[in-house]
This record gives sequence, C-alpha cells and structure tokens, in this order.
Amino acid sequence: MPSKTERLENLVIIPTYNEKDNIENIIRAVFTLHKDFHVLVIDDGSPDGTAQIVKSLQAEFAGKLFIEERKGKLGLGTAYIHGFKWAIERGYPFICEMDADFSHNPADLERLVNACKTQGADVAIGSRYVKGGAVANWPKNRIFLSKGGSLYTRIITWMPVKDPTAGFVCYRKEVLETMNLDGISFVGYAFQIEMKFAAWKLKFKIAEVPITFVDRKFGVSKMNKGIVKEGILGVLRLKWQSHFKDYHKRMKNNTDAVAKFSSDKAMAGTDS
Ligand SMILES: Nc1nc2c(ncn2[C@@H]2O[C@H](COP(=O)(O)OP(=O)(O)O)[C@@H](O)[C@H]2O)c(=O)[nH]1
Ligand SMILES: [Mg+2]
Repeated sequence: MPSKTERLENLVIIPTYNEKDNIENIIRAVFTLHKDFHVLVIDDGSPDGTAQIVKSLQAEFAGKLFIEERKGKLGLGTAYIHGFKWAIERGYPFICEMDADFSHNPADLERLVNACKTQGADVAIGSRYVKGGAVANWPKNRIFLSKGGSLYTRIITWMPVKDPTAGFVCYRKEVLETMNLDGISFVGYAFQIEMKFAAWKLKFKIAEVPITFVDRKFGVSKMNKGIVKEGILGVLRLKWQSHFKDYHKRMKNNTDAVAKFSSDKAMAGTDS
C-alpha cells in the first residue's frame, strides 16, 4: 500500500474476469506511458489464474501495481465501486476506469487525465460517438446494441452525453468523494450510465474525448442478456428516481461509506 506521504497522481482501475491473455500486456502498456500511473486490478476470482499473473508482476512494479481479489464474479459495477473506495481512501486525485482487453488504448489514458487536469473537466469520457471517435471491428450486433443504447439513454434521460455506456473514464477524486457510491445500484452497462447520470445531476463538468474503441483479440466478452435487460430497465428507473426531490440528496456524500469500507477491510485483513 502506498504511504500517505507519497505524492500520488493517477490511478487506473482495471476490472478482470478471465483475462489471462491480456492482463500482463495491459499492465506493461500502462507502465510504459509518459505519465505516472498506478494500477489497481480488481479480480473476481478468475478461474484462469489472472490474479496469479498480476501477483507475479508485483515485485517488478513494487509500490505501483495493486490487486484486490473478490471471491466470485460479482459484476463490473461493484468491482469499480470497490476500486473507487480503495482509491479515495489513498487520496489519488485522478482515478480512471479501463477494460483489460485492449478495447481501450492505454495511450489514451493521458488524454483523459489531461482533460481533467488541465482542461477543467470533472469527468472525462473516452467517447466513441463524438467527432473523431470510432469503433473498429466490433461485430454489427454489438455496434447496434451500443449505439441503440446510447440513443435510448439520451432520449429517456436528456443527459447531454453522446457515449453514456462508455467504460473508459477519468474522474477527478472530488466527483467520487461527493457521490454516494453505495447509492449506485447497477452492475453492467447500466452502471456506466448511472455513474455519468449521477455526476451530471450533481452538476459536475463532463467532457467527451474522442477515442477509437477496438474489439478484443484475446479472451471472450462477458456481455450477456441480463446486462442488456438491466440497462433497458435501469435507464427508466434512473429517470423515474431523478424526478423525486431526494434523488440529489441520496446521490450525495459517501464519507460514511468510505469510513465503513476502511473499517470492514481492517477487520477482514484483506488488504493487498
Ligand atoms: N472484476 C470483474 N471484472 C469484470 C466482470 N465482468 C467483466 N469484467 C471485466 O470488465 C471489462 C469489460 O468486460 P468485457 O467482457 O470486455 O465487456 P464488453 O467489452 O462490453 O464485451 C474486462 O476487463 C472484463 O474482464 C466482473 O463481473 N467482475
Ligand atoms: Mg471488452
């Protein structure tokens, strides 16, 4: 664990489930970037040994490669919430989300952080659907689902974000500190939409940075029908909830949650 006095800058959280063919390469790619990043992998007990690969690299990247292991496949949303609390507790000012499968180009992390650090954004989204953004070699049905999901979200919520399901994002720490992370309830695509929706409702400044998203070469997608269903119903639920006065209150402030996270961890002694 990095000491509190160390000057921390950028963290990228990488959730993994069965990513043995990608994880070492993606970690190495992050550590070759010009900007200093720490990496936190959240592995959900991948049966293929992803966590062991990460642990075997920890000596080489001592003090900047971390792993949190959970007991089973608990979903992308809760993996990120776990990672966000870990990051807040340690005080990283810029906290990024990135997939392990190279669909997101690690080199774009620097542009996302810069959008927050020097261009005034609170949330910077790596966006496929703004000018200059693109999707390369994704199957037609996935493009349809993704574009359809974006359009549907915008029609229902009126949120001014062109790529609301994007999973390549940089948050300024204050956004995650201000949000009630325990109020975020979804797991798949809906989780990504909910995070942006809550940031927007809390009046944070959201910027979209064009990226090219490419389909994975190794491993398989964990997308399933349940995730799509959660997205469709979840957007309606978000919109409905946001009409009530207490939505803003409910989505704000997670100091208790972070404190509880720290004390739970201390009791369980699972920090790594
Ligand atoms: N920790 C954790 N990671 C997950 C889970 N589901 C997916 N991931 C990871 O989340 C990222 C995106 O998942 P992926 O299957 O590529 O989704 P797709 O790009 O939408 O097809 C990858 O790094 C996955 O390994 C999960 O339940 N837990
Ligand atoms: Mg993927």
